Parts: sequence; C-alpha cells; structure tokens
Amino acid sequence: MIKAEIRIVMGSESDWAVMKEASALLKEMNIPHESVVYSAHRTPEELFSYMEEAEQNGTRIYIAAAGMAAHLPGVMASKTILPILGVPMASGALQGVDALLSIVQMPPGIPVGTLGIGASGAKNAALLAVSILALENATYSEKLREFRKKQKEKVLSARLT
Ligand code: RP5
Repeated sequence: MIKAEIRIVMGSESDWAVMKEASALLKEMNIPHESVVYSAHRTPEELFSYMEEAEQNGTRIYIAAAGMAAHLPGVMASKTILPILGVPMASGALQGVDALLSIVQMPPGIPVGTLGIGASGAKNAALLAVSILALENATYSEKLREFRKKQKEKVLSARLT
C-alpha cells in the first residue's frame, strides 16, 4: 500500500466515473492519494482491514463516496476518529437525494462532513481535504492559493462572443 494522507473510498466501481474528478484534482495539485472500492454492505470485513492498513500508512483524512442508502461514510466514521468527508452519488431512482439525506443526517456523536451530490461534491471534497491538511502544511496552503489564483484568472478572462 502506498503512503498517502488522503484516501478516496467508494462503494462501487460505478462511482469512479464521478470520483475520478476528485482524484484528478489531487493529481493536478501533486498530492499523494489513493482511490479504492470497498462497500459497507457487500465487503464490510475488507473495508475495515483496508482502513486499518491505511492508517498504518499515513492516512489523515478519508473521502467516502456512496449512492442510494449510502452507509459507507457513516460506517467508516464508526471505525476511525480521522475526518470523513462524505460525497453523495447520484445513483439509483432518487438520483442522489437519498444518499445526500443519508450521509448528512448522521445521528449525533459520529460526524461525517457532507458535500454536495456528484462531481461538484467530489471536487469540493478534494479541496476541503487539502484545506484541512493545509492547517499544518505550508506547501498545501501554497497549492490552494495557486489553485484559487488560476480559478480567478479563468473567470476574469472569460470572453463571450
Ligand atoms: C452504492 O450503491 C454505491 O456507492 C453506488 O453508488 C450504488 C450502486 O452500486 P452498483 O450497483 O453500481 O454497484 O453502494
């Protein structure tokens, strides 16, 4: 297993189409991370073993993405005191509203920080993870400032025809 502070865990390979946006952003910022698939209800034992190994290998924050009943972020939060950022996936008949409500409505005591549904949530989870780590990492603060600068320039350079 690679050493990485950020781990992206998703409940199904079908979530990767969206979660690759979070991974791409971290890659663009040159931030070591790992993306894996483990399901809270289909592979619970393997999920817990993975978390144990991940935490021996430098993990400081998890991004957990799931759709439908979306237990994954909450179940992961039950097993660790590291921060969990939950991203609801727009899968199933309710297109992510079910996952959003499930992830955001954690009963008091075991928190999950919840982002928006889909790609915007995935990207914001990556940025928020870097912000949290940047509290103690000046290089990451610099990367975030650079990201914001580029984003601002892009907005200001928009030319409409
Ligand atoms: C959840 O159920 C996954 O996170 C995924 O969003 C959804 C559907 O999973 P698949 O049927 O595509 O494996 O567990």
